[in-house]
Amino acid sequence: MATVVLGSQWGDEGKGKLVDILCEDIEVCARSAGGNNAGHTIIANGVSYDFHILPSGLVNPKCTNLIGTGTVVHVPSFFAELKAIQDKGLDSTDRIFISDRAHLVFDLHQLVDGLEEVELGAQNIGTTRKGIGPTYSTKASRSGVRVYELFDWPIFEKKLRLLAQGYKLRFGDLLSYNVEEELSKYKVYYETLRPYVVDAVLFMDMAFKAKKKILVEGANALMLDIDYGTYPYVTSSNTGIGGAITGLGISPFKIQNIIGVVKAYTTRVGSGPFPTEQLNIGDHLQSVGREWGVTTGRRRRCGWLDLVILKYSTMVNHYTSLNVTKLDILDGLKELKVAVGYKVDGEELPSFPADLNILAAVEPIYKTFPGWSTPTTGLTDWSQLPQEAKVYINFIETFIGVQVDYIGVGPGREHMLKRP
Ligand code: 2SA
Ligand code: GDP
Ligand code: MG
Repeated sequence: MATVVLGSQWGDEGKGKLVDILCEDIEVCARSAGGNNAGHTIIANGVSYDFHILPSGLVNPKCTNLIGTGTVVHVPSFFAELKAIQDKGLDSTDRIFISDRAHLVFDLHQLVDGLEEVELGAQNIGTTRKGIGPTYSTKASRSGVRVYELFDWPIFEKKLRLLAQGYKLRFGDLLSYNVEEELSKYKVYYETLRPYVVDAVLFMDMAFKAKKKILVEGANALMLDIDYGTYPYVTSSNTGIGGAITGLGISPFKIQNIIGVVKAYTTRVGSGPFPTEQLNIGDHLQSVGREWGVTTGRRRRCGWLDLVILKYSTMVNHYTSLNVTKLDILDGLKELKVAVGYKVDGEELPSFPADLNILAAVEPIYKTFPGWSTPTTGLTDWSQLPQEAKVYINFIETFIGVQVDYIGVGPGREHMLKRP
């Protein structure tokens, strides 16, 4: 049976840290969707690692890792990331594999990502420009290139040239791309990528049959899901539980736990509506919480915890337990606010709306809680938490109806309280 870790808000909740902690006891860690747009920071044994396309399970030397079928892979970045962790002393030999059915992200897609953003002008999505949208677009329009196709060079070459021609027609001289250069890089990857490529359906089936402990690492988060997020201000994959299932080709019956990771406040990086976004307190959370994008270095927008979102996210993902992270960032605030509903024209909405015009007009209904003045970092047990912090956590739990099993009180592995 597998455990799935998912982001419940707009990403950067601290999924990587939880995955790393759980991986102490996990044999297979698999990424099911997204690409190197993701950024997961893990601080372990005094070393800070940033993972993008690589699964966070690599930090644990006993854990084998899979980049699954639902992902999109930029091969140069994959090798660069492997080298970066190797330079920090992590050996990945025979512990990292890529699905032969995953799609390749070309430099071409990354250039197109940038051009599409420019085309959108003020309405741009605020993408990471890692080529994620264009790659999932070519996947959906059936002109994409899957990993295994690299090993049939004539087909690979023909498909990449066709893709380049199509984009050239669309963007003309705005697209400055040299297909020969990209093809020559892939002539090298033709050899070097091969040892990493597996039939991921068979790989997962064998892992389940061998009763291995399996963890699925979600990337991004439900509010960035292509179907359930704040479309079009989303990423281009299913980042919720649906993506975990289709992205790895596993049955829902093989999933035992779905852990939702919830930041104790809310952040968003990129454009799009954000009802509980704050200015002054947002700046405080941004600087104390060091809210900078791990992939692009962009400043993350910050605001109060939004339980309307968490409730909606729970409806879709059916969390069996929650990990509230970055509780320590709230230390010292006099009072805390939590959105418990949305009002439009004096009427409370029944749930999170699909219509972004309605979302832009909502007025959050806040419940206010007293803050706590003593630091929570360094605490090792639930019983040591200030009473006000316990009230805050208990309220989340009761409002959502899902138990908070883990509470993050600092960035390190050791900064995680387990609820009794
Ligand atoms: P894309 O590049 O097509 O997936 O962008 C579409 C939207 O998805 C958002 N997005 C993210 N949001 C939070 N964190 C992400 N990873 C990095 C991090 C982000 C960074 O961990 O900090 O470094 O900027 C991530 N990746 C994509 C993106 O902001 C768009 O709103
Ligand atoms: P992810 O994308 O969900 O894996 O999250 P990121 O790694 O992008 O962002 C979370 C950031 O918060 C990282 O820098 C983590 O090291 C840090 N972090 C995670 N949990 C905690 C916590 O409980 N307290 C503090 N202070 N930092 C945390
Ligand atoms: Mg992140």
